[in-house]
Amino acid sequence: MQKLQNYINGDLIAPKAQQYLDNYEPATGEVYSLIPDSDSEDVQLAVDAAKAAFPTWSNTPLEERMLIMMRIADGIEKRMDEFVAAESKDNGKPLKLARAVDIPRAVSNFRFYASALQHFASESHAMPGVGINYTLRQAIGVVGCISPWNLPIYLFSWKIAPALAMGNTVVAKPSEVTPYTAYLLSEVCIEAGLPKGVLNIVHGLGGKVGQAIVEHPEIKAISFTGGTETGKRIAATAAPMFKKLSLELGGKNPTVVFADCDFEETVKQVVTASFANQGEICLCGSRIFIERPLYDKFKEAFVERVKALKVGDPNDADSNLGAVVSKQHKEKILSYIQLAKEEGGTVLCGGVETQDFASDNLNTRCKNGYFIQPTVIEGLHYNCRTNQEEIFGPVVTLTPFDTEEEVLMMANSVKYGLASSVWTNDLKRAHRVAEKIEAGIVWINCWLLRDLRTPFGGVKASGVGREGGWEALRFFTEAKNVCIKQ
Ligand code: TXE
Repeated sequence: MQKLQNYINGDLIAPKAQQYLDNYEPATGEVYSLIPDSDSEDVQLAVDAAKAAFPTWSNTPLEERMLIMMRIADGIEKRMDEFVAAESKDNGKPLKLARAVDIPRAVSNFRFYASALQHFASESHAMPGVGINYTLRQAIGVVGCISPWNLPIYLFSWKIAPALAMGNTVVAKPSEVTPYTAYLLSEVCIEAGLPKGVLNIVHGLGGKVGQAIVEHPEIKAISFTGGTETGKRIAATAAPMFKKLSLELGGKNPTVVFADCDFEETVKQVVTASFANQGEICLCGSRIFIERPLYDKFKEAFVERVKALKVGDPNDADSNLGAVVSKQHKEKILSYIQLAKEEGGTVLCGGVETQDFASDNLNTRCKNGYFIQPTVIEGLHYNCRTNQEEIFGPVVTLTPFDTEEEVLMMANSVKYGLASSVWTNDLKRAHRVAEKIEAGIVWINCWLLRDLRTPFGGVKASGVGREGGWEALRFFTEAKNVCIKQ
């Protein structure tokens, strides 16, 4: 059985305690590799390496940093097939999704920040006749990057790239549920000639390795994406240590459909917004609000399209949904479908797992995989638990509304505020609703249309801080103002 290794001080090495964890393939429910069950001693090795590398890396000429990061991007692209296969095998998502989204995005993340570092300017403020100020935006030092299992290398690179671009050295931990592409990234970094200790990847459990990173006194900033509850624990540890914190947490995103929308296109896109990556994207729309005159027509068309989605072996080209990420996560999602029924919901389609629905390719290689049909539920109160709590799977609810005020009240009724989409041809209404919806991201007549220059993040329990574009570059620097008297 293959044993993945940590990437510390430029070398691929075993965890000091020589302990390993099983790495499961969600599509088959079988162990297919082992990952290091690292601990604080491995984190200390990584911090020592990152500290030693910091003086040189932070003073490496910008163009040289850019070239190395571009080589990492090229290295991922060159090994595209390996990364695609690993991302799909680790996470359960269809191969075609990993090829279309995850891996190209990881390449883009490195390329975007490799070029951004050369265009990132700081500022100066003249005081005529008195003096001048200039702002230095300096690298912080050793920073920690911790990422989740839903978009493994996509989100891992989304943190590491800006951190490296600004001259920091990194101790990074991917999710223990989906470690493989991070391991491949280690190999690519070695091939690309990234200097020793600049990036260190330590595999292992969140409560052990993740916690050791967050509480390490020499790691000055933490960039985290994951669950809201974990975010709370991280903040409780890091805040008293005055660490910079970027927390991208959960969501319970509203999809608001007005009667004047482009009907066919809206139905098609809202299906994608609901079930992409098995609904395991923090940006997915899980609460669909439809203006009452359109409700029945939308419900019929939406359910028909959802029923046509193919849940299958991630390796099959015609699979629209693959496996959810783990047995535990499958049980969590099924428990919410059961809760929805108890709260008075009506399951319009789906709601069952692999064993209960016929699909040829699920009866052979994947007979023990973690598959759930895309599920649509109506008839629930906007304030019930199913509509308030993050499920993070292929489950959405439909709710009619009569007025803009009512739908905004319902949309904003949750503790989260990450993303939203609004479907209407009324320009003034689009701007009004965008302004009032409590979310860090509002898409109008689209979903997941991304520009890497834009700020990314949520409000309320969806997080603190912003990633993306210059926001990420500023996060990974300290601003120092120098004032000189004339
Ligand atoms: O997140 P976790 P998971 C949400 C979604 C999902 C829930 C749990 O609701 O069901 O989070 O997902 C590490 N100190 N999102 O299990 O547990 C852990 O090892 C430091 C939304 O992925 O938060 C992993 O590497 N680190 C999210 C990472 O944190 C700790 C996307 C995330 O794990 C730690 C994914 C600790 N005490 C899930 N405990 C989004 N916003 O995109 C765990 N970790």
